[in-house]
Amino acid sequence: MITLYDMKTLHTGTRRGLSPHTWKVRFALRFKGIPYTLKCIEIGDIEATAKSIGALPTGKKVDGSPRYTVPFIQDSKTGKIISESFEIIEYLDVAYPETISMIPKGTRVLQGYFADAVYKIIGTQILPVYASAMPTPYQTRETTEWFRINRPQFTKLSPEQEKEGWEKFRSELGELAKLMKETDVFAMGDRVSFADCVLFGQIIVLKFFWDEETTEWKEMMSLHGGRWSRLITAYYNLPDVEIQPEDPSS
Ligand SMILES: N[C@@H](CCC(=O)N[C@@H](CS)C(=O)NCC(=O)O)C(=O)O
Repeated sequence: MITLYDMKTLHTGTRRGLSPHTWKVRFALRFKGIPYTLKCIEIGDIEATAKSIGALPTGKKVDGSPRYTVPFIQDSKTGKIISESFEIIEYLDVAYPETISMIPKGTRVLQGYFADAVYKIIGTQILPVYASAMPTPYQTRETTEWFRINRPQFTKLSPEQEKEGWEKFRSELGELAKLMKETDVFAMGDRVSFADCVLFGQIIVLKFFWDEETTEWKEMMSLHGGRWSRLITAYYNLPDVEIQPEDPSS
């Protein structure tokens, strides 16, 4: 069984979890049909938890010390422990060759570049907008405190700044949408791949900040002819592979 680590929220059941990078892995696992359990930990406990199971850091902090991040996985079938979403999904392709490959042969560089490009659109344009909604009612007190100390740049935006963020986001994501065929659900057309894990992860996390009933989420789902909503639907149309813990709040 695969144990996938994510950050804790006050949501329960399938709405647990927060990281867009963990959502990439959840998307891949569902398309692959591989069962897993999601273990949600406080953001401040990521480093200690990763170290306790032997998960490697994924980068460096500004002071040069190792940075530990979610997602990381522990696979009891193979004994492997892997950090970093791209590495995890690549591992799943190799360790579970009977499942659909998310990084089709010959596309590794393209998939990596695509992920970076999408992250630039989200990270620079819409992330400051949704971060402005923090603290949300579903955030743990520890998360709020962590963001206050570690991400002081996430401040409340003015309505003008929010509007500007939305406009740039709409237009930059729209450029990507234009490159895709009208009826395509996936970045590669009719074939799912890592690129869709990235898009899905970055979009679904908005639901944590905005909830289903908000105008922001509704706008997101109708954007660019409903293209992103079709991707979300493709995920929810598949059987769920997440095994729920006995304690619904864990
Ligand atoms: N490149 C990494 C990025 C992971 C990442 O940035 N995770 C964030 C949560 S969204 C994290 O764990 N942050 C904790 C920290 O910065 O201390 C991946 O794709 O797995």
